[in-house]
Amino acid sequence: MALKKLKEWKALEDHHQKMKNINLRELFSENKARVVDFSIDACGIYFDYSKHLVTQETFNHLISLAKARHLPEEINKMFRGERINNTENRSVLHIALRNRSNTKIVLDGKNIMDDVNRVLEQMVQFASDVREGRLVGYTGKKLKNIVNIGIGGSDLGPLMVAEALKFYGKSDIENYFISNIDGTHIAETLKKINPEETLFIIASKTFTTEETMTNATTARKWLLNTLRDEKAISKHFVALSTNQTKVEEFGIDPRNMFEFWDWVGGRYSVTSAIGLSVMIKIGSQNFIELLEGFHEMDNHFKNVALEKNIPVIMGLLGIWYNNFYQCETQAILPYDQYLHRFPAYFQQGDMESNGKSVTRDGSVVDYQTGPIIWGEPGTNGQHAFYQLIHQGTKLIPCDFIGFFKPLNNVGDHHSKLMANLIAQSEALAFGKNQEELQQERVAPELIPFKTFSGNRPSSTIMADQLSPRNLGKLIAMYEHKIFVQGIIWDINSFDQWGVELGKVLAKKVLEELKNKEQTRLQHDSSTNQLIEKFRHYNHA
Ligand code: G6Q
Repeated sequence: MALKKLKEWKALEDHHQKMKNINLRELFSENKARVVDFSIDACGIYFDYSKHLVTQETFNHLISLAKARHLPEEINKMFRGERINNTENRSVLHIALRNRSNTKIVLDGKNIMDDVNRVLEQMVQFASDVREGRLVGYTGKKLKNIVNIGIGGSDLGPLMVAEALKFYGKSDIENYFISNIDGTHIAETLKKINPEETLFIIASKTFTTEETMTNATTARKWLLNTLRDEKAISKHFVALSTNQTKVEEFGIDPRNMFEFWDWVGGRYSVTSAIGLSVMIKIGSQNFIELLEGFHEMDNHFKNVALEKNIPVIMGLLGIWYNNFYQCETQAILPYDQYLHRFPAYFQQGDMESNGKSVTRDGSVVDYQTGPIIWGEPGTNGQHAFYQLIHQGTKLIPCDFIGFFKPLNNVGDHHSKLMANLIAQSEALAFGKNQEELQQERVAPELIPFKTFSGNRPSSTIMADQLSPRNLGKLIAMYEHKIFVQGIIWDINSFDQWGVELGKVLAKKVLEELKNKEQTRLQHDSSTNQLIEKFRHYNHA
């Protein structure tokens, strides 16, 4: 049934009318144990969602909605490998990549865990050979620059995780990531490295993506410029892909290819072979720890009742704000410098998954779907955009993410960092009213400016320390939150036709930009003019 026709949806609409005037100050003073009722401590993650504009009744309604959308059954379908990516007729089995219990997952009569374990073993062997110097470059030098060339899902995941887990990395190995087709990206990276000590990892599920293939070809030429022997390629290039034919066409020996499969979506691929650059930096044991963390959260998501299930609650809170308060965005605010790419990673994860406007059967939706995801690490954000979150006219639900213990114990930095995180969520929730300002003897004319309305919702997500295992849990938690919302909105979270469009559109314009003969352009006047101006500067 269409979402808005469900009686559970209508009940939420009615409930929202009643909730319009609720106040977090009152909710907290009425219920002294509110944080007990609205927090979950599970698999090492402390999730406090008490500072949200919700009551127990709100949750009863949201859980009923999730049940009406058959959420538990849908979760099982994903874990069983049903082809839930209906527009591409594919299973969605990133959970198999980190299925550390190694339980059978059968697809088309085959236990795919055999393939998963085989490639993981191949990665472990290769990573340790590079780290220990058993695999060296063409001139016998140690491979210490690990350059991942990929884009989108083949870049953002390994980049985010490599940054997040840098603390655990081998100091004589440096990760580099080249993604943009802008020649500056590769040019600036190549300036820093010596080809004899460089391993290029060409990461592309399809091995046809223009940006990646262009960067890979440039890297190949650059390497051969110095090493001057085609045989050097096999010592300095490996591929991560599902497409062996294209890998061979590019000139990479299939023995240097690490396979993954069409049931791994690009933005869900960081635990597949796409994570190879990370494994080389942090070592296979740490990488396995990361997988263990993912698996722990996968099990939590699959097995725990909806009412106590962290990704389910996160997803439902998002529905509450997105569809009833008409919030357009969701901020992700990690209070950890190592997580500085985490918001960007989930900007793709969420917006590419749930930025859709038709249901799974192709009908146009009549409700809002995926939110705009954005964020920066604390405390930097506090000196930039938090003003709008505190006093602007928009309601922006925030996720504060932090760790009780620091990795770098420098003076009292960590206490100050955490004090900021905790104080921000408090200030957003409770604000500062006129009486308080008067008591503080604030000049009357400044009171309107110094008033904080409060009632601005946030979750606080904490773990003991930023470890590979905890990072795995956090990533899986957000992945499953996205899944939950996709199910409520009845959209396919696992295709990306908007990305495919971009992949073909530029091809036609490129031909026209390169074309020195001034053929008649047949676009609109704006596009024609841009092409003509480009030609003027480049072919004059
Ligand atoms: C992710 C998307 C997209 C994809 C890139 C790179 O889910 O599909 O971001 O990862 O377009 O694609 P290739 O890995 O095929 O080069």
